[in-house]
Amino acid sequence: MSDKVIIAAAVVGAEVMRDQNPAVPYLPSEIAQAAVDAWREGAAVVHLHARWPDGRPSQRPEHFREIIDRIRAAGCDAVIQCSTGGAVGMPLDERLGSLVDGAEMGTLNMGTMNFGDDVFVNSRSDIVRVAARLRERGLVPECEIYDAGMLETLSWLIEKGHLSHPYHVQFVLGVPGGMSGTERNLRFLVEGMPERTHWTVAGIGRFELPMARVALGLGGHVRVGLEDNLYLSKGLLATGSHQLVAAAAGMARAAGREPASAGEARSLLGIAGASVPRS
Ligand code: KMH
Ligand code: ZN
Repeated sequence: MSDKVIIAAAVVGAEVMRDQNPAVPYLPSEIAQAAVDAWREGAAVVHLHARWPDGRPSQRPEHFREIIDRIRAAGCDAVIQCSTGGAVGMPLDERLGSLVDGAEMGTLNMGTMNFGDDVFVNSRSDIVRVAARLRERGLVPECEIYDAGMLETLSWLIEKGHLSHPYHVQFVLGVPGGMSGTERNLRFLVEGMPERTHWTVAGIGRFELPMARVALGLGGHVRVGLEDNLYLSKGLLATGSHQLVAAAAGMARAAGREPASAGEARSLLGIAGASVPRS
């Protein structure tokens, strides 16, 4: 059990739109600002997607580069985690466009699943390919697990030598098509994890803050942000991901766990060297 809690902020995602919450950022400058605001409230990791100016999801390298440059230019030393999930329906080659210089972690989605009314495709050969690319680029993988069978895939990847420490696990609970955000589900998944593995939970929608509370009690880490949930409480839209990070940080302190700094997160996650922000 780690005393310090790593709070990750998922500030944009690929699915949520401004007509659902006007605080959803689209432009690189807006996404970078949302990341910096979340870091100021206690996020040590920022999970990044990118958008085109009209809000469509983008995995274009130049968008990710601009976001990262702006984050660093603001003096923010948060761990940069780039999505390789992108959006449903994107070819894998396009999804891998996010892994630009400056990224420190990349996501590794652990299987194919229904994702609402869509299908999120991650065949076993896709997963092996993403794992290899992350390794080539020296990035720490975050294994995204939405369903119990994906834990078996995690073990398979390790057994076959496609994945080894350092890696991180994130349970994403509440996607329609995956496991829902219940304490019972989370406890079951945590029990099935390989040894010496840190984990985070991202509760989707109304599961976000309740899952964060359970994770804090179980020694896990927490992800919040507009990618996963648009509301601070029932019927009340969040004014930005920073507000959800502030709520998570308050819950962490109340549970006796201080939010980790970016440097502390790097050492917990096994990220080599500190990335020095450009100010
Ligand atoms: N947008 C989802 C289909 C990730 O970032 O790697 C996938 C996703 C996971 O958001
Ligand atoms: Zn994502």
